[in-house]
Amino acid sequence: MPEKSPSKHYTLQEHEFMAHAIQLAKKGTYTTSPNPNVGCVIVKNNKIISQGWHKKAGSGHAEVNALADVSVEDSLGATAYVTLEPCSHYGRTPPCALRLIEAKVATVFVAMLDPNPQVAGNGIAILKGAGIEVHVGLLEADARALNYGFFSRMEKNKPFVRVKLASSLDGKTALSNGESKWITGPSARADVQKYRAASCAILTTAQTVLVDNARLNVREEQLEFMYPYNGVVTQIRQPIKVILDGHNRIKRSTIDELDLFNIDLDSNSADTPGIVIIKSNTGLSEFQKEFKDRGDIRIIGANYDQQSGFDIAQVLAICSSLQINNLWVEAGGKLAGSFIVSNLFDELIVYVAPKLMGIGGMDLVPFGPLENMSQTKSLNLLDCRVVGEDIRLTYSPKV
Ligand code: AOF
Ligand code: ZN
Repeated sequence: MPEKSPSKHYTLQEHEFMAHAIQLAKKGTYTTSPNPNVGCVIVKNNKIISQGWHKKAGSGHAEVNALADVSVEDSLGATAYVTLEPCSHYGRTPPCALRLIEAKVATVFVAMLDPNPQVAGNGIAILKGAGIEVHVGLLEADARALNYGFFSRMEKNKPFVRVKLASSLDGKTALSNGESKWITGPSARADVQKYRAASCAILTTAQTVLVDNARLNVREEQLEFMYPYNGVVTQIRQPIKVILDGHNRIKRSTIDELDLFNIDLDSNSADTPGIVIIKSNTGLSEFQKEFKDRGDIRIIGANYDQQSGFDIAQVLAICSSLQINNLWVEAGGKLAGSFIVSNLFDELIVYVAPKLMGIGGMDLVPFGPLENMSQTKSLNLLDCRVVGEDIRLTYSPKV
Protein backbone atom coordinates (compact mmCIF):
# COMPACT_ATOMS: atom_id res chain seq x y z
CA MET A 1 0.00 0.00 0.00
CA PRO A 2 1.37 3.43 -0.84
CA GLU A 3 1.68 6.01 1.88
CA LYS A 4 -0.77 8.82 2.34
CA SER A 5 0.49 12.38 2.01
CA PRO A 6 0.54 13.53 5.66
CA SER A 7 2.76 16.53 5.06
CA LYS A 8 0.48 18.01 2.41
CA HIS A 9 -1.56 20.98 3.61
CA TYR A 10 -4.54 21.09 1.33
CA THR A 11 -5.79 24.51 0.27
CA LEU A 12 -9.37 25.70 0.73
CA GLN A 13 -9.90 25.42 -3.01
CA GLU A 14 -8.63 21.85 -3.10
CA HIS A 15 -11.10 21.04 -0.31
CA GLU A 16 -13.90 22.64 -2.30
CA PHE A 17 -13.16 20.64 -5.45
CA MET A 18 -13.05 17.36 -3.52
CA ALA A 19 -16.25 18.31 -1.62
CA HIS A 20 -17.88 18.81 -5.01
CA ALA A 21 -16.68 15.38 -6.18
CA ILE A 22 -18.21 13.88 -2.99
CA GLN A 23 -21.56 15.55 -3.74
CA LEU A 24 -21.43 14.05 -7.25
CA ALA A 25 -20.67 10.59 -5.83
CA LYS A 26 -23.79 10.82 -3.63
CA LYS A 27 -25.96 10.91 -6.74
CA GLY A 28 -25.24 7.19 -7.10
CA THR A 29 -26.51 6.27 -3.62
CA TYR A 30 -29.53 4.27 -4.83
CA THR A 31 -28.09 2.78 -7.97
CA THR A 32 -24.37 1.82 -8.00
CA SER A 33 -24.22 -1.29 -5.86
CA PRO A 34 -22.43 -3.65 -5.77
CA ASN A 35 -20.04 -0.94 -6.94
CA PRO A 36 -19.16 2.01 -4.68
CA ASN A 37 -20.31 5.60 -5.13
CA VAL A 38 -17.54 7.59 -6.77
CA GLY A 39 -17.37 11.19 -8.02
CA CYS A 40 -14.73 12.94 -10.15
CA VAL A 41 -14.02 16.57 -11.01
CA ILE A 42 -11.52 17.73 -13.66
CA VAL A 43 -9.99 21.17 -12.97
CA LYS A 44 -7.87 23.36 -15.21
CA ASN A 45 -6.67 26.89 -14.42
CA ASN A 46 -8.65 26.69 -11.15
CA LYS A 47 -11.92 26.04 -12.97
CA ILE A 48 -14.00 22.88 -13.22
CA ILE A 49 -13.93 21.88 -16.88
CA SER A 50 -15.92 18.67 -16.48
CA GLN A 51 -17.32 16.25 -13.93
CA GLY A 52 -18.81 12.78 -13.62
CA TRP A 53 -19.99 10.12 -11.22
CA HIS A 54 -20.53 6.41 -11.29
CA LYS A 55 -24.18 5.56 -11.99
CA LYS A 56 -24.50 1.82 -12.22
CA ALA A 57 -22.27 -1.28 -12.09
CA GLY A 58 -21.25 -2.20 -15.62
CA SER A 59 -21.48 1.38 -16.87
CA GLY A 60 -18.71 4.01 -16.93
CA HIS A 61 -16.73 4.75 -13.80
CA ALA A 62 -16.62 8.30 -12.44
CA GLU A 63 -13.31 9.23 -14.13
CA VAL A 64 -14.41 7.85 -17.51
CA ASN A 65 -17.70 9.76 -17.31
CA ALA A 66 -15.89 12.95 -16.28
CA LEU A 67 -13.52 12.69 -19.24
CA ALA A 68 -16.14 11.56 -21.77
CA ASP A 69 -16.50 14.88 -23.58
CA VAL A 70 -13.05 16.35 -22.91
CA SER A 71 -10.34 16.45 -25.58
CA VAL A 72 -6.75 15.54 -24.61
CA GLU A 73 -5.85 19.10 -25.48
CA ASP A 74 -8.20 20.31 -22.75
CA SER A 75 -7.26 17.74 -20.12
CA LEU A 76 -3.51 18.12 -20.76
CA GLY A 77 -1.91 19.29 -17.50
CA ALA A 78 -5.28 19.31 -15.65
CA THR A 79 -5.96 18.15 -12.09
CA ALA A 80 -8.42 15.35 -11.31
CA TYR A 81 -10.21 15.05 -7.95
CA VAL A 82 -11.51 11.53 -7.34
CA THR A 83 -13.29 10.30 -4.20
CA LEU A 84 -11.81 6.78 -4.50
CA GLU A 85 -8.49 5.50 -5.82
CA PRO A 86 -8.77 5.09 -9.61
CA CYS A 87 -9.08 1.42 -10.46
CA SER A 88 -6.22 -0.55 -12.00
CA HIS A 89 -8.01 -3.69 -13.11
CA TYR A 90 -10.03 -4.86 -16.07
CA GLY A 91 -13.42 -5.55 -14.47
CA ARG A 92 -16.71 -4.85 -16.17
CA THR A 93 -14.88 -1.74 -17.48
CA PRO A 94 -11.18 -0.96 -18.26
CA PRO A 95 -8.85 0.66 -15.66
CA CYS A 96 -9.50 4.32 -14.81
CA ALA A 97 -5.82 4.88 -13.95
CA LEU A 98 -5.00 4.27 -17.64
CA ARG A 99 -7.80 6.60 -18.72
CA LEU A 100 -6.30 9.43 -16.60
CA ILE A 101 -2.85 8.79 -18.09
CA GLU A 102 -4.33 8.84 -21.61
CA ALA A 103 -5.96 12.19 -20.76
CA LYS A 104 -2.51 13.51 -19.76
CA VAL A 105 -3.62 14.99 -16.44
CA ALA A 106 -0.71 16.28 -14.35
CA THR A 107 -2.08 15.83 -10.82
CA VAL A 108 -4.62 13.53 -9.15
CA PHE A 109 -6.14 14.11 -5.72
CA VAL A 110 -7.58 10.90 -4.29
CA ALA A 111 -9.73 10.98 -1.14
CA MET A 112 -9.00 7.40 -0.15
CA LEU A 113 -7.52 4.11 -1.28
CA ASP A 114 -9.76 1.40 -2.74
CA PRO A 115 -9.76 -1.63 -0.38
CA ASN A 116 -10.82 -3.88 -3.28
CA PRO A 117 -7.89 -6.37 -3.43
CA GLN A 118 -7.95 -6.04 -7.22
CA VAL A 119 -6.98 -2.36 -6.77
CA ALA A 120 -5.56 -1.70 -3.24
CA GLY A 121 -2.80 0.75 -4.10
CA ASN A 122 -2.14 -0.42 -7.66
CA GLY A 123 -4.10 2.49 -9.12
CA ILE A 124 -1.89 4.98 -7.27
CA ALA A 125 1.27 3.10 -8.30
CA ILE A 126 0.25 3.16 -11.98
CA LEU A 127 -0.43 6.92 -11.87
CA LYS A 128 2.86 7.64 -10.11
CA GLY A 129 4.70 5.34 -12.51
CA ALA A 130 3.44 7.53 -15.36
CA GLY A 131 4.88 10.63 -13.68
CA ILE A 132 1.55 11.96 -12.37
CA GLU A 133 1.64 13.81 -9.02
CA VAL A 134 -0.72 11.99 -6.65
CA HIS A 135 -2.06 13.13 -3.26
CA VAL A 136 -4.07 10.71 -1.12
CA GLY A 137 -6.24 11.56 1.90
CA LEU A 138 -8.11 14.80 1.13
CA LEU A 139 -11.54 14.61 2.86
CA GLU A 140 -10.99 10.92 3.52
CA ALA A 141 -13.61 10.63 6.29
CA ASP A 142 -16.30 12.12 4.05
CA ALA A 143 -15.32 9.80 1.20
CA ARG A 144 -15.45 6.81 3.55
CA ALA A 145 -18.99 7.76 4.63
CA LEU A 146 -20.11 7.48 0.99
CA ASN A 147 -19.51 3.76 0.91
CA TYR A 148 -19.79 2.24 4.40
CA GLY A 149 -21.40 -0.88 2.88
CA PHE A 150 -18.81 -1.42 0.15
CA PHE A 151 -15.97 -0.95 2.66
CA SER A 152 -17.56 -3.31 5.16
CA ARG A 153 -17.82 -6.03 2.49
CA MET A 154 -14.27 -5.45 1.25
CA GLU A 155 -12.64 -5.10 4.67
CA LYS A 156 -14.70 -7.45 6.86
CA ASN A 157 -16.34 -9.80 4.37
CA LYS A 158 -19.79 -8.81 5.62
CA PRO A 159 -22.31 -6.16 4.67
CA PHE A 160 -23.10 -3.03 6.68
CA VAL A 161 -26.11 -4.27 8.66
CA ARG A 162 -29.08 -2.14 9.68
CA VAL A 163 -31.71 -3.85 11.81
CA LYS A 164 -35.13 -2.21 11.79
CA LEU A 165 -37.85 -2.53 14.43
CA ALA A 166 -41.09 -0.66 15.06
CA SER A 167 -42.87 -0.61 18.39
CA SER A 168 -45.43 1.14 20.52
CA LEU A 169 -44.30 3.38 23.37
CA ASP A 170 -44.63 0.38 25.70
CA GLY A 171 -42.23 -1.62 23.52
CA LYS A 172 -44.71 -3.95 21.80
CA THR A 173 -44.29 -5.02 18.18
CA ALA A 174 -47.68 -6.75 17.85
CA LEU A 175 -50.81 -7.58 19.84
CA SER A 176 -50.95 -11.04 21.38
CA ASN A 177 -53.01 -12.23 18.38
CA GLY A 178 -50.14 -11.18 16.10
CA GLU A 179 -51.81 -8.09 14.65
CA SER A 180 -49.24 -5.39 13.90
CA LYS A 181 -50.56 -3.33 10.98
CA TRP A 182 -49.96 -0.48 11.53
CA ILE A 183 -48.06 0.60 14.59
CA THR A 184 -46.16 3.51 13.06
CA GLY A 185 -47.53 6.27 10.84
CA PRO A 186 -47.10 6.99 7.12
CA SER A 187 -43.99 9.18 7.55
CA ALA A 188 -42.11 6.41 9.35
CA ARG A 189 -43.17 3.95 6.64
CA ALA A 190 -41.89 6.35 3.96
CA ASP A 191 -38.64 6.60 5.90
CA VAL A 192 -38.37 2.79 5.76
CA GLN A 193 -38.83 2.98 1.99
CA LYS A 194 -35.81 5.29 1.76
CA TYR A 195 -33.66 2.82 3.72
CA ARG A 196 -34.90 -0.10 1.61
CA ALA A 197 -34.09 1.83 -1.58
CA ALA A 198 -30.53 2.43 -0.37
CA SER A 199 -30.05 -1.24 0.60
CA CYS A 200 -28.72 -3.97 -1.67
CA ALA A 201 -30.79 -6.59 0.12
CA ILE A 202 -33.52 -7.07 2.69
CA LEU A 203 -33.07 -9.96 5.08
CA THR A 204 -36.27 -11.43 6.45
CA THR A 205 -37.79 -14.70 7.61
CA ALA A 206 -40.25 -17.21 6.16
CA GLN A 207 -42.54 -16.24 9.05
CA THR A 208 -42.68 -12.58 7.94
CA VAL A 209 -43.18 -13.51 4.31
CA LEU A 210 -45.87 -16.14 4.96
CA VAL A 211 -47.77 -14.52 7.81
CA ASP A 212 -47.55 -10.83 6.86
CA ASN A 213 -47.38 -11.53 3.10
CA ALA A 214 -44.72 -8.78 3.06
CA ARG A 215 -43.62 -7.68 -0.42
CA LEU A 216 -40.45 -6.04 0.88
CA ASN A 217 -40.02 -3.91 -2.22
CA VAL A 218 -39.38 -0.24 -2.90
CA ARG A 219 -42.56 1.57 -3.92
CA GLU A 220 -42.00 4.69 -5.94
CA GLU A 221 -45.24 6.34 -4.77
CA GLN A 222 -44.01 6.09 -1.17
CA LEU A 223 -40.55 7.55 -1.78
CA GLU A 224 -40.37 11.15 -0.67
CA PHE A 225 -37.67 12.02 -3.21
CA MET A 226 -37.25 11.80 -6.97
CA TYR A 227 -35.68 8.46 -7.80
CA PRO A 228 -32.42 9.18 -9.69
CA TYR A 229 -33.32 7.90 -13.16
CA ASN A 230 -30.46 9.10 -15.29
CA GLY A 231 -30.53 7.40 -18.66
CA VAL A 232 -28.32 4.56 -17.47
CA VAL A 233 -30.69 3.65 -14.63
CA THR A 234 -34.20 3.34 -16.00
CA GLN A 235 -36.03 1.50 -13.24
CA ILE A 236 -35.88 1.29 -9.46
CA ARG A 237 -33.21 -1.07 -8.25
CA GLN A 238 -35.14 -3.47 -6.06
CA PRO A 239 -33.18 -4.93 -3.15
CA ILE A 240 -32.54 -8.68 -3.23
CA LYS A 241 -34.82 -10.48 -0.78
CA VAL A 242 -32.93 -12.91 1.42
CA ILE A 243 -35.34 -15.16 3.30
CA LEU A 244 -34.32 -17.37 6.22
CA ASP A 245 -36.35 -20.57 6.08
CA GLY A 246 -35.02 -23.00 8.68
CA HIS A 247 -38.21 -25.07 8.80
CA ASN A 248 -38.53 -25.39 5.02
CA ARG A 249 -41.86 -23.63 5.00
CA ILE A 250 -41.38 -22.04 1.59
CA LYS A 251 -42.00 -24.75 -0.96
CA ARG A 252 -42.19 -24.59 -4.73
CA SER A 253 -45.94 -25.07 -4.46
CA THR A 254 -46.48 -22.18 -2.02
CA ILE A 255 -44.52 -19.41 -3.70
CA ASP A 256 -47.00 -18.52 -6.42
CA GLU A 257 -49.52 -17.53 -3.76
CA LEU A 258 -47.19 -14.94 -2.23
CA ASP A 259 -47.04 -11.36 -3.52
CA LEU A 260 -43.31 -11.25 -2.87
CA PHE A 261 -42.68 -13.78 -5.62
CA ASN A 262 -44.74 -12.00 -8.21
CA ILE A 263 -43.01 -8.64 -8.23
CA ASP A 264 -41.00 -7.43 -11.20
CA LEU A 265 -37.41 -8.51 -10.70
CA ASP A 266 -36.01 -7.28 -14.01
CA SER A 267 -34.07 -4.49 -12.35
CA ASN A 268 -31.61 -6.95 -10.86
CA SER A 269 -28.56 -7.66 -12.97
CA ALA A 270 -28.04 -11.12 -14.43
CA ASP A 271 -25.48 -12.17 -11.80
CA THR A 272 -27.67 -11.27 -8.81
CA PRO A 273 -30.81 -13.26 -8.07
CA GLY A 274 -34.01 -11.45 -7.11
CA ILE A 275 -34.68 -13.76 -4.20
CA VAL A 276 -32.39 -15.94 -2.11
CA ILE A 277 -33.88 -18.54 0.24
CA ILE A 278 -31.50 -19.75 2.91
CA LYS A 279 -32.45 -23.22 4.06
CA SER A 280 -30.94 -25.71 6.43
CA ASN A 281 -28.18 -27.81 4.83
CA THR A 282 -30.27 -30.91 5.49
CA GLY A 283 -32.23 -31.96 2.42
CA LEU A 284 -30.94 -28.97 0.51
CA SER A 285 -30.44 -30.60 -2.87
CA GLU A 286 -34.12 -31.59 -3.00
CA PHE A 287 -35.14 -27.95 -2.63
CA GLN A 288 -32.58 -26.79 -5.16
CA LYS A 289 -34.09 -29.25 -7.63
CA GLU A 290 -37.60 -28.06 -6.83
CA PHE A 291 -36.70 -24.45 -7.66
CA LYS A 292 -34.58 -25.27 -10.71
CA ASP A 293 -36.99 -23.62 -13.15
CA ARG A 294 -36.91 -20.30 -11.28
CA GLY A 295 -33.81 -18.41 -12.46
CA ASP A 296 -34.72 -15.48 -10.22
CA ILE A 297 -34.65 -17.58 -7.03
CA ARG A 298 -31.52 -19.10 -5.52
CA ILE A 299 -31.56 -21.69 -2.74
CA ILE A 300 -28.50 -21.60 -0.47
CA GLY A 301 -27.77 -23.90 2.46
CA ALA A 302 -26.50 -22.82 5.89
CA ASN A 303 -26.03 -24.28 9.36
CA TYR A 304 -29.31 -24.33 11.22
CA ASP A 305 -29.90 -25.24 14.84
CA GLN A 306 -33.41 -25.89 16.19
CA GLN A 307 -32.64 -23.88 19.34
CA SER A 308 -30.50 -21.00 18.16
CA GLY A 309 -31.63 -20.77 14.52
CA PHE A 310 -29.23 -19.85 11.72
CA ASP A 311 -25.62 -18.93 12.35
CA ILE A 312 -25.83 -15.17 11.77
CA ALA A 313 -22.11 -14.80 11.00
CA GLN A 314 -22.47 -17.42 8.26
CA VAL A 315 -25.58 -15.70 6.87
CA LEU A 316 -23.59 -12.46 6.64
CA ALA A 317 -20.73 -14.22 4.85
CA ILE A 318 -23.28 -15.60 2.35
CA CYS A 319 -24.63 -12.07 1.82
CA SER A 320 -21.11 -10.81 1.25
CA SER A 321 -20.49 -13.53 -1.35
CA LEU A 322 -23.64 -12.31 -3.11
CA GLN A 323 -21.98 -8.84 -3.29
CA ILE A 324 -24.45 -7.34 -0.83
CA ASN A 325 -22.94 -4.13 0.57
CA ASN A 326 -25.86 -2.80 2.62
CA LEU A 327 -28.22 -5.20 4.35
CA TRP A 328 -31.57 -4.10 5.78
CA VAL A 329 -32.95 -6.58 8.33
CA GLU A 330 -36.71 -6.39 8.48
CA ALA A 331 -38.48 -9.22 10.28
CA GLY A 332 -39.73 -9.93 13.78
CA GLY A 333 -38.05 -9.21 17.09
CA LYS A 334 -36.66 -12.75 17.28
CA LEU A 335 -34.38 -12.34 14.26
CA ALA A 336 -33.53 -8.77 15.28
CA GLY A 337 -32.63 -10.19 18.71
CA SER A 338 -30.14 -12.67 17.19
CA PHE A 339 -28.31 -9.77 15.55
CA ILE A 340 -28.47 -7.54 18.62
CA VAL A 341 -27.43 -10.12 21.19
CA SER A 342 -24.49 -11.26 19.04
CA ASN A 343 -23.45 -7.66 18.22
CA LEU A 344 -23.49 -8.59 14.53
CA PHE A 345 -25.08 -5.33 13.42
CA ASP A 346 -23.90 -1.82 12.63
CA GLU A 347 -27.09 0.12 13.30
CA LEU A 348 -30.32 -0.70 15.08
CA ILE A 349 -33.16 1.57 13.97
CA VAL A 350 -36.27 1.63 16.14
CA TYR A 351 -39.40 3.59 15.23
CA VAL A 352 -41.42 4.29 18.38
CA ALA A 353 -45.09 5.13 17.89
CA PRO A 354 -47.10 7.27 20.36
CA LYS A 355 -49.39 4.31 21.20
CA LEU A 356 -49.81 2.00 24.16
CA MET A 357 -50.60 -1.59 23.29
CA GLY A 358 -51.17 -2.86 26.81
CA ILE A 359 -50.58 -6.17 28.52
CA GLY A 360 -49.51 -9.17 26.46
CA GLY A 361 -48.35 -8.80 22.91
CA MET A 362 -44.90 -9.28 21.45
CA ASP A 363 -41.86 -7.79 23.11
CA LEU A 364 -39.48 -5.65 21.06
CA VAL A 365 -36.65 -8.15 21.43
CA PRO A 366 -37.72 -11.37 23.15
CA PHE A 367 -34.69 -12.44 25.15
CA GLY A 368 -34.05 -13.31 28.78
CA PRO A 369 -35.51 -13.35 31.42
CA LEU A 370 -32.44 -11.82 33.06
CA GLU A 371 -31.53 -12.14 36.71
CA ASN A 372 -29.61 -8.98 37.34
CA MET A 373 -28.88 -5.62 35.75
CA SER A 374 -25.33 -6.57 34.81
CA GLN A 375 -26.84 -8.93 32.18
CA THR A 376 -28.78 -6.22 30.37
CA LYS A 377 -27.88 -5.40 26.80
CA SER A 378 -26.58 -1.85 26.44
CA LEU A 379 -26.46 0.11 23.20
CA ASN A 380 -24.95 3.40 21.99
CA LEU A 381 -27.46 6.03 20.96
CA LEU A 382 -26.29 7.58 17.66
CA ASP A 383 -29.31 9.62 16.66
CA CYS A 384 -32.83 10.50 17.73
CA ARG A 385 -35.32 12.34 15.56
CA VAL A 386 -39.00 12.96 15.01
CA VAL A 387 -40.42 11.31 11.88
CA GLY A 388 -44.02 12.45 11.46
CA GLU A 389 -45.85 11.38 14.60
CA ASP A 390 -43.19 8.81 15.53
CA ILE A 391 -39.63 8.89 16.88
CA ARG A 392 -36.71 7.23 15.11
CA LEU A 393 -33.90 6.04 17.37
CA THR A 394 -30.61 4.85 15.89
CA TYR A 395 -28.20 2.78 17.97
CA SER A 396 -24.86 1.10 17.38
CA PRO A 397 -23.53 -1.86 19.37
CA LYS A 398 -21.79 -1.14 22.65
CA VAL A 399 -18.74 -3.37 22.69
C1 AOF B 1 -13.07 3.77 -9.98
N1 AOF B 1 -14.08 4.62 -10.33
O1 AOF B 1 -16.24 5.14 -10.47
C2 AOF B 1 -15.67 3.11 -9.46
C3 AOF B 1 -14.60 2.24 -9.06
O2 AOF B 1 -16.60 -4.16 -12.45
P1 AOF B 1 -16.12 -2.77 -12.63
O3 AOF B 1 -15.23 -2.58 -13.81
O4 AOF B 1 -17.24 -1.75 -12.60
O5 AOF B 1 -15.18 -2.45 -11.36
C4 AOF B 1 -15.73 -2.40 -10.10
C5 AOF B 1 -14.66 -2.07 -9.08
O6 AOF B 1 -14.01 -0.82 -9.43
C6 AOF B 1 -15.25 -1.82 -7.68
O7 AOF B 1 -15.31 -3.01 -6.94
C7 AOF B 1 -14.26 -0.82 -7.09
O8 AOF B 1 -13.10 -1.45 -6.61
C8 AOF B 1 -13.89 0.01 -8.31
N2 AOF B 1 -14.86 1.10 -8.43
N3 AOF B 1 -13.34 2.63 -9.31
O9 AOF B 1 -11.91 4.05 -10.29
C9 AOF B 1 -15.36 4.33 -10.10
N4 AOF B 1 -16.97 2.78 -9.26
ZN1 ZN C 1 -12.44 2.73 -12.48
